Amino acid sequence: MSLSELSEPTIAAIATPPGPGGIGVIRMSGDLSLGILKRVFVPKNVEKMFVSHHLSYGDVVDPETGQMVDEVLAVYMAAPATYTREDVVEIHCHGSFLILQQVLSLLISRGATLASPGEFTKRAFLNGRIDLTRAEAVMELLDATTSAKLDMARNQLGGGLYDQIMAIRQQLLVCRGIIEVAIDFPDEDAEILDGEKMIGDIRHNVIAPLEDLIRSARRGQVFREGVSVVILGRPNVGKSSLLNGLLREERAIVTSVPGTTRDTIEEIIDIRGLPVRIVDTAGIREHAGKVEEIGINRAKAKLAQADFVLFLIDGPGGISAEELELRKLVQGKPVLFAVNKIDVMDYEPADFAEFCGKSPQFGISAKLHLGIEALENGLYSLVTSGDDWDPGHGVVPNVRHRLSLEKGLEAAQRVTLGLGQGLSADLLAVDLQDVLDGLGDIIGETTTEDVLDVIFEQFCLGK
Ligand SMILES: Nc1nc2c(ncn2[C@@H]2O[C@H](COP(=O)(O)OP(=O)(O)OP(=O)(O)O)[C@@H](O)[C@H]2O)c(=O)[nH]1
Ligand SMILES: [Mg+2]
Repeated sequence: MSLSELSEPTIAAIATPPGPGGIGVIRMSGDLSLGILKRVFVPKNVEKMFVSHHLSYGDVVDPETGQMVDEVLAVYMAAPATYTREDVVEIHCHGSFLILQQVLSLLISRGATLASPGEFTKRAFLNGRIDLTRAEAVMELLDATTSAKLDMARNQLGGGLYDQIMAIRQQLLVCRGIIEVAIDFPDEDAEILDGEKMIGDIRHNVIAPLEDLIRSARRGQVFREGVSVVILGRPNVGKSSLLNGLLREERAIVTSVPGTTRDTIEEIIDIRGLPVRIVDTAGIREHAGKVEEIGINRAKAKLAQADFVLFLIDGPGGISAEELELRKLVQGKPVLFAVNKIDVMDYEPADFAEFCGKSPQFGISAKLHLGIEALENGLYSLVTSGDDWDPGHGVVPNVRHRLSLEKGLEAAQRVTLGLGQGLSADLLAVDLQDVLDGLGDIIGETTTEDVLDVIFEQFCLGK
């Protein structure tokens, strides 16, 4: 059996996105990396060749045919000071997808294996360079569509969450140490185990920080996942004009003909870091034509899925029977009312107060871009329930983390309860271990293989 069969395969992938670019990078990781590079790369400067962490200039050449494939910069990085902690090679080619494919094929023909999505980062995790929260942060960093998401990902990648988990864990390990001694010396456990003190320590150093993290995760969820808002209203009230206004571009067709929008149009906007999917719909009315009818049904389906409703009213037209009908459709959803076309009327909020009830009301002109920012602020307040918490600061656990934190919190509460009731040390140890396991799942220490697979499969190739 050769050495390469014994160790992990050497993996390779194109690390840059498909499509032409100035440069494209191929990444390789594993024991064979340097050997494979030497077979396909001919450096111009032989003296400085393959010094770790130094770029070399040269050609990638097919060793079989002698044909030059591309003029490149190549870097060999010796383990363990690399992304994966294995030997890593990067080849910076011209950013043509064909060239990158040819170079990748060469590497594979010389012994590399095509990497699966997220495999480089998975190796970084498995080899202990980063914990699971940091690995997840890498993915969030790549996917961040708002600056708030980027801030959250950066913080997590910097170890913000990991450090807090480790601090909580430290306290738990101290408690576990004491409990283990109490188990070993059952006759003296009352002296060894100061229940009052331990309850205080756990409340202060475990339960309180867990609760803080859970609260932060709850608040952060809408900033991570975004919300959907459907613009609803009868035909011609200005829904598409409002979509365009929110997007600051002419995305949807606007005409004076009622029934212009036949399908639903969706775009994501960023309101102070909040990703909001705005859905423009066909105006809902009775007696519509066939195509419009399909659009209306789609509008109703989108309404059912939406988190929030932006109910648009034609200001000059006022509240008609159609508005009263439409309002029945939105029952049970958080709604925000906007009275449009205030540029051609004397807008009096009081005229619409009865119809809007307790929900917020805004006067706007989608056409002249009046009141749009106030409307955005209103939407932001509605989604965040008026909480002016800033997702860009502090640690914001994701849903997976939150579920484990909640399990940990429950177990920690059981420990304090048990301590209060003078429960035996070995039973306390079981609950304490549950808290530790919950935290272990977050940082990847006790996470099961299938959960890990789910996490890393979401990565893109070459990462
Ligand atoms: N004066 C004025 N006219 C507006 C305003 N907003 C929209 N309009 C006009 O109202 C008409 C309908 O606008 P749209 O944005 O197409 O309305 P819609 O609700 O998408 O209509 P459908 O797709 O047919 O349901 C167009 O002639 C717009 O120029 C506004 O704020 N003020
Ligand atoms: Mg429209």
